[in-house]
Amino acid sequence: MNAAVDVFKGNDVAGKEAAGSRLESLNAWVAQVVALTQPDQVHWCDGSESEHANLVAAMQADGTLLPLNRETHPHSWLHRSHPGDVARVEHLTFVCTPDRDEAGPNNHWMDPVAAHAKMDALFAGCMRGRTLYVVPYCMGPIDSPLARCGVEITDSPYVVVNMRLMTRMGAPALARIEREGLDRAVRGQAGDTYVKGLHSTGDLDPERRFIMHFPHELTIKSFGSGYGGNALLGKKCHALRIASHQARQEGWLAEHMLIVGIENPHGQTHYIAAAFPSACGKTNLAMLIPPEGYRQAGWKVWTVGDDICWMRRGQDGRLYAINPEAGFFGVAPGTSDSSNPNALATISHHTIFTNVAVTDDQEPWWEGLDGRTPALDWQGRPYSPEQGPAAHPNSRFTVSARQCPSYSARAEDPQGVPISAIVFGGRRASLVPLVMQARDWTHGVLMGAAMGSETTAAATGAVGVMRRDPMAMKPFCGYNFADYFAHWLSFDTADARLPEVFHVNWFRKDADGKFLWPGFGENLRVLQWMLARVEGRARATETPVGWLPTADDLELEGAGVSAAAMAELLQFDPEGWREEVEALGAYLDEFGERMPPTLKAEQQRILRALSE
Ligand code: SAT
Ligand code: MN
Repeated sequence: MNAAVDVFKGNDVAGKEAAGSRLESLNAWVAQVVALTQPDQVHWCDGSESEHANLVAAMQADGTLLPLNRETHPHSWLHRSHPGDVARVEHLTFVCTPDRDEAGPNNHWMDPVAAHAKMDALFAGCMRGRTLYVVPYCMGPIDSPLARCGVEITDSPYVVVNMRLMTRMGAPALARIEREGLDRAVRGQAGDTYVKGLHSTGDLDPERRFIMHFPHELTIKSFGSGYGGNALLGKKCHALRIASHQARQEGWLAEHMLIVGIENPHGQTHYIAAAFPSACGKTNLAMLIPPEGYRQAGWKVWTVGDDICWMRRGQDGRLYAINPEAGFFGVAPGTSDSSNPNALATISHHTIFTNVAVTDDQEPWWEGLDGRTPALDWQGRPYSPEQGPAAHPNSRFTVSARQCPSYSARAEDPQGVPISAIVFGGRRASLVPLVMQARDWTHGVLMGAAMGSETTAAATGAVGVMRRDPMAMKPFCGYNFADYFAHWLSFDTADARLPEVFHVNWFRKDADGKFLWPGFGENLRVLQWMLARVEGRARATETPVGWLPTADDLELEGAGVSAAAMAELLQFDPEGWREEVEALGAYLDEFGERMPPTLKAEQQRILRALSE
């Protein structure tokens, strides 16, 4: 161990006495990591304003954070990442379970012993000359029984300031971890309940970059990337991959879903949880602005979360959900006053921008924001269109959810919000109607399992190829999808009052390749029909693939959609569906014997109904 470092009295960035923990097991783990990584300094984060100010000052001094226009964007910063470190790396992301089948064909797998050896070799001495930050955090409201804690050790101050926005980070989280740990000790229970995450940016060499998950050990090891999904370990690594494993064991659900509250003119609010693959407008739906007429009538939309949803059964048999995150890590390009004014208002101050362009007066800029021409691109080069987009297509903003004008007061409710409807969606140019409702829970689970999105011309590879992304969890489910579907099915008990399940497709196109549905705020019309269905007030027509509305069943006044377009949007094509459901059967078969027979039987039932 590096003799110069006393783990519990390390140099303190905040200038206060560094604490260590009352929990011996946590101190022991930190000491072990210090011995391995050999940092120059150790800092336990308390999440305070002064700590934050010191970190920002240090990062401004070394160029990690660049100031933005103080008048238009107070307390906001630009970070330019290494150009080779701009996104999640699914091919370098592993689930390490003792049994390979437990991880399933939906994950990259590595033997845990081999994975630890590989990672520890990378971590050896990697923090020499750096400060090691101990970052305690809580996913979910700090006093919520649904919330879970973790501790991330990182050598990246950028990660620390982002974690402070994205989670409840610092002293209150540490206090909860200690309380839970000491309670367990008193009861004689072994093991810790918090997730241990070890992260180093290393030298950012993509050849030495791995994101490893050890669900049985509640452990994450991430090396060689500073990018959000790879480095902010509370988000995808903890709140989805590790949490999905924990949720299965403990009987709850950790999902890649937004949570939104829809308040009708009578003041009643229903909450909806919705899963969409990336680039299908999750953040926009979570922050939806009702169309003018709806606003006047008194409809309101409340944002609870835009990315992750933890749900569990309440006393009354309903599902209750919390957003485990405290902030938004949103895609900047395309965010504008017309696409998402709430997001734009949210990021008008106290925001960290990563890999966006800047104007000549130091304002952050990205494609789709407005008509201005930026001065510098995301790499800090003078902007020139030949060098590609000004902002990186995956450029991001990090911001506290509290700044969102539509942030729901119930988002901080420790008991969570009751979920009335679960919505699955994808990007499908044809076949899949605007909306359909599952006949029951089993059918709903199959709808989720069938989720897919067509590739667009923007991505490399063939256009219009369907990529399977069940429940939008393909990159995030920490275990075998077959077991995951079985876990979903297990919620269907006699006394459960489960949400209704729907499937939507905002992206259907006409023969000329134009979108048939206007989307954005107009999507509220579809949500309104769903909630009326939940209340048993709206009509629908049964088809083998679910309940469909006719145009008459939807409120369309002022939507500006022609009758012909509506007919196409709500059309049911048995021939096309037969192919679709057959392909789904082949997909389910890829999981072999492990696939729950109930789900296979449901797929077969629909196939038979389509052939009648
Ligand atoms: O890429 S991240 O995982 O950081 C964010 C996202 O995909 O939602
Ligand atoms: Mn996401």
